[in-house]
Amino acid sequence: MLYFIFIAIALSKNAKMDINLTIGLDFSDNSYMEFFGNFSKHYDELQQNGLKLNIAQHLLPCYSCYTRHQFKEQEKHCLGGGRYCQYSDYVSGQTILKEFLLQQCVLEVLPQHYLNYTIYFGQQCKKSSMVACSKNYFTNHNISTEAINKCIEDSFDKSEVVNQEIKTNRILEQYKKMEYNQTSFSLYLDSSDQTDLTYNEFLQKLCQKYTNVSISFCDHAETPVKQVENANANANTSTNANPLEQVFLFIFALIILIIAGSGGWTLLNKIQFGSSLVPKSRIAIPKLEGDHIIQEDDI
Ligand SMILES: *[C@@H]1O[C@H](CO)[C@@H](O)[C@H](O)[C@H]1NC(C)=O
Ligand SMILES: *[C@@H]1O[C@H](CO)[C@@H](O)[C@H](O)[C@H]1NC(C)=O
Ligand SMILES: *[C@@H]1O[C@H](CO)[C@@H](O)[C@H](O)[C@H]1NC(C)=O
Ligand SMILES: *[C@@H]1O[C@H](CO)[C@@H](O)[C@H](O)[C@H]1NC(C)=O
Ligand SMILES: *[C@@H]1O[C@H](CO)[C@@H](O)[C@H](O)[C@H]1NC(C)=O
Ligand SMILES: CC(=O)N[C@H]1CO[C@H](CO)[C@@H](O)[C@@H]1O
Repeated sequence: MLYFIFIAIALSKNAKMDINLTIGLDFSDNSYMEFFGNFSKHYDELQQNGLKLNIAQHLLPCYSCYTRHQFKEQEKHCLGGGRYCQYSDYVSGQTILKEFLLQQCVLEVLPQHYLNYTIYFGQQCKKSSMVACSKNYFTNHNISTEAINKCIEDSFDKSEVVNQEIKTNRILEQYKKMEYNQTSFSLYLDSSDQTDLTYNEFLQKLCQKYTNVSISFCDHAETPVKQVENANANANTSTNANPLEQVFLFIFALIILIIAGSGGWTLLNKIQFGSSLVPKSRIAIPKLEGDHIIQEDDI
């Protein structure tokens, strides 16, 4: 079975790479900055070649908000009437949550500015003048915030006729579902934890994923890992010389491709891999798959 899937994957590889980099963040922690600083030199090219950067922000719970008012009243440190909360000594939780929305919208609308902006924010803005400090960045870099503001506005559920502070919000809802509860930075490449790698080790891992795409800073000499994979592939093809079998394999791969092409790939993935593909990490990717916003991105 694995072999069929291997063929299907190999045949469909000419398409753009599909690589997820998921970063978990906590507002009170700045340890992401070194990674972001290094990564900002490489992100643009990777992003243009199919890297998808996902952010998970650590949200705080309000245990009593539901029992007290079913999320129907404003809470100073929360949005969604207490569904999503944050806390700091010097600004309100609401201000922090709105900053999360801004950052997520920068990532969605102007991805080329995301890393530079969040580095600037971490260095300059985590104090009482947060909102003004943030605005300065866009003014000084002559970046129009129109699309960002629209994205923030649209992230609140428009069908609810209540104050904005009480509305559910798709971005914060997504963070909540990701259940990132750690208090410092972490890094997942296609849901495997890479937080403890040095930057160069990480870059090497990432480059290995771009098997057929040329990335300027990736060394495209074959790595030992790739050589082993190639050797396995060669072994497989030479032991399957039976012509009938090859015809069968070809048809099978074709069927898989057709299914994949018609958008059924995710479904097939779920059926065939079932439990084995469900990552154990807390920011598990399948949680995102249940989210129809992300699924739309896939099509
Ligand atoms: C990789 O690219 C080469 C040259 O463009 C092509 O011949 C080969 O089929 C590609 N391999 C995969 C797995 O897509
Ligand atoms: C981000 O910052 C780097 C280094 O300061 C700079 O070279 C690059 O042009 C900046 N990118 C954008 C999109 O402003
Ligand atoms: C800022 O951007 C606007 C529109 O993109 C442009 O017309 C203007 O010249 C820019 N100003 C500076 C100082 O770069
Ligand atoms: C993360 O925190 C939320 C809220 O405190 C809690 O409901 C959830 O079970 C936690 N998830 C994990 C995996 O610990
Ligand atoms: C990347 O994430 C998307 C959405 O979460 C998912 O559909 C896709 O399969 C993931 N890709 C990989 C290579 O894990
Ligand atoms: C590989 C690489 O670029 N590493 C750099 C990451 O950032 C730190 C701090 O800015 C530098 O000291 C490293 O050289």
